[in-house]
This record gives sequence, C-alpha cells and structure tokens, in this order.
Amino acid sequence: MIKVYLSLGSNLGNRLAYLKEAVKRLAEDPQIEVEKVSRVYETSPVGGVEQGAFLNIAVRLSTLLPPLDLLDRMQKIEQDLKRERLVHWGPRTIDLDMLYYGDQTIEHERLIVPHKEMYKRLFVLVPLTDVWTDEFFCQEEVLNTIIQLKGEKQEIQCIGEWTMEKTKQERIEAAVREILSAVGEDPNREGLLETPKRVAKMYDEILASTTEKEFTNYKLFESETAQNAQMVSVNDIPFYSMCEHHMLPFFGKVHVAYIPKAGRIIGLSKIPRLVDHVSRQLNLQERITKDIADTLEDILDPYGVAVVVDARHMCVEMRGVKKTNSVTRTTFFTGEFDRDRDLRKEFLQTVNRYRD
Ligand code: A4P
Ligand code: MG
Repeated sequence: MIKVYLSLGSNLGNRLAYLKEAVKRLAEDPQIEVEKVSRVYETSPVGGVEQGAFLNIAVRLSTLLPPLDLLDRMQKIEQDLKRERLVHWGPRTIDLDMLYYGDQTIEHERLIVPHKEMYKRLFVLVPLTDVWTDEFFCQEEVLNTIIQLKGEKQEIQCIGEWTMEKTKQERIEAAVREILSAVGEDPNREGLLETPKRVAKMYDEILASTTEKEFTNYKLFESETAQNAQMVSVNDIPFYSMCEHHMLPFFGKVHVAYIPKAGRIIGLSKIPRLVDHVSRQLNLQERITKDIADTLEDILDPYGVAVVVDARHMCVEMRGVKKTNSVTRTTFFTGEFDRDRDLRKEFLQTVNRYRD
C-alpha cells in the first residue's frame, strides 16, 4: 500500500459540507483507505484573486491505485460536487490536490507530484503536519518552510477537529475489514474487496428489526364466522434468524394457532410477516417463539395462542459438538392452549416435524 497525501480546499457554498462529502466519497471507494484527516483550518485566499476565505484540510490515504487512476477518482469527486473551474486559482466548491504519492516524483502533463505550489502555501503545509506519519520523509523541509512563510501575509487559523459521524454502513464495513485482517486474510485481495460492503448491506436486511422493534404492518378484521371461536392455524412458515451467541444462522419452520375472541382476526399473510419481523434481529429460538405469541396476544386479545418453532442451528452444526441435522423444538402456549390439553393436542397433531 502506498501512502498518499492530499490537500482539500473549499470557499464556495457550505464549505465544511463540501469537504465532508469529498472525504466521505474517498472513504467509500473500496480501493482507498482514508487513514487520517487533519483539523479544519480557515485560511485567507492566496493567489491574487478577490474571493472569500477558504476552509482547508489535509488527508492521508493508503491505496494501491496507480497515481493517474487516483487523480481520476479525485477529479470525478470534484465534478460530482459541482466544481467549476472558471478562473485559475479562483473560488471553488471543492478542490482536491495530490501533494505526495509515496516518495515518488511524477512529471506528467496531468499530474505533477510533489504538488508544484505546495511549498509556498501555509494552507497546505500546516494541515499536512496533522496527518503525516512518523516516517514521512519531508518533515524537516515542511517545518522549516512553515517558519519562513509565517513572515508573509497568509492567515491560517485552526477552527476545530475533524469530526465525521460514521454511518451504520461505514462502521460495519470497517469492522468487517478488521475481522478479515484478524483472521489472517488480505482484505484487499480481489475476491474480498467488495465483501465488507456486501456484509454491511446484508446486516441491514437480516437485522432490520433491531432498530424497528414494533410490528405495525397489519390490519385486523371483524368476522361473523369467527364468532364461534374456532382455532385458526398457519403452519410451516419458513423463518431465518441469527443466533445472538455466535451470530450464525438458525432457521426452520414456525407453526401458529390462535382462537379469535369476538370475531377479531388478522389477515393470514400477516402472520408470516410477523414471523419475519420477529426473526430479523439477533435472537434466541425461545425468544422468537414467545415474541410471536406475545405480539398476537397484544394485537388480537384472543382466547389463546399456540406457537411451535422447529429449527436447525448452524452454531450447533458447523462448530462445537457438530451434531448435524438435529432439530430443536420450542413451544409457547397462552390462554386456552395453556389450560386445555386436548386443544393443545389437536393443534400439535396438525404440526409436522421439520425435516430438511
Ligand atoms: N494537476 C497537476 N498536478 C496535480 C496535482 N498534484 N494534484 C493538474 C491535482 N491536480 C494536478 O487544475 C488542476 C490541474 O492540474 C488538473 O487538470 C490536474 O490534472 P484545477 O484543480 O482544475 O484548478 P486550478 O485552479 O488551475 O489549479 P489548482 O492547482 O487546483 O489551484 P490551486 O493551486 O490549488 O489554487 N487559498 C487558500 N487559502 N486555500 C486554498 O485552498 N486554493 C486555491 C486554488 C487558490 N487559493 C487558495 C486555495
Ligand atoms: Mg486542483
């Protein structure tokens, strides 16, 4: 991996928002790792153009992208953030310049590195000192230049630390990359590059109920024919969940029955939806079973609810005791089902044992 130092500036619109968006886009690139962002500096404009004050930062990256490819990505960010280059050295929503690419000297028609103006500019050099590594090879030159430039009229003032709320997605991605490294993988090898993103997206889906606890997606009906309190049952509802002890899947079938009170029933498709809702978080099989029963109790107030869950647990089959194909059954009964043995039996007779 090569260490690259960038300088970013903005003096149009919401300057801090442009800087944050640019850093976010760099960090989202699977081939760029943003290692450090400097504090934020307000700086007087340099270069003889009448314009407003800039905000400037420096960023340290690590990447395997060749320099011109990285420049392409930087210029794409400039374009996307409505950078218009009307005047050389003029005002801009965002400017991304490459200061150093490892210790290489590059003289290309599109790219000159080290950046040709940087040793004249406090707004580049001061932020750079926030992000360089101990091994950075030009420390002395930079520090000496800063002392010389302080005599000139270049105002620079630190206005605060760089803070960036990481999104849930970004936090999961970073954690997955860390796990990959810890198990001895190379998170940058071809097959794994997109993996952290995929895993983050997957968790968003399969653990969606973690932040949305309440089940609201249903409608109740009043039914004349349900007045005589007969059992309604829905069997063989597939479910997939993740065990909270190992974060490994467990899955199987759910069987649900209830006895309506006062003709109050729930649309049949809503029971599988409830099973989905309850399953999409880190779980125990016992809790899923009880949560389904409790929710039906709450919304229907029936004479009784019966729930049976049959499941295979990957934490049992893939690891530890490796007892493959064992099916765990949990049950939960309320009201009449709890009191009336025959009723319970009647329901259990409709339930096939889960095999797969
Ligand atoms: N290019 C060559 N080398 C590089 C490099 N190392 N990094 C080419 C990035 N680009 C490089 O033009 C830049 C062109 O240089 C590109 O085509 C690229 O292929 P540009 O960025 O579109 O605009 P520009 O205005 O002509 O030049 P530049 O270098 O971006 O402007 P500066 O020099 O950054 O000046 N005052 C304060 N306080 N803070 C500032 O941030 N910025 C400027 C802009 C003026 N005054 C300022 C600030
Ligand atoms: Mg530029």
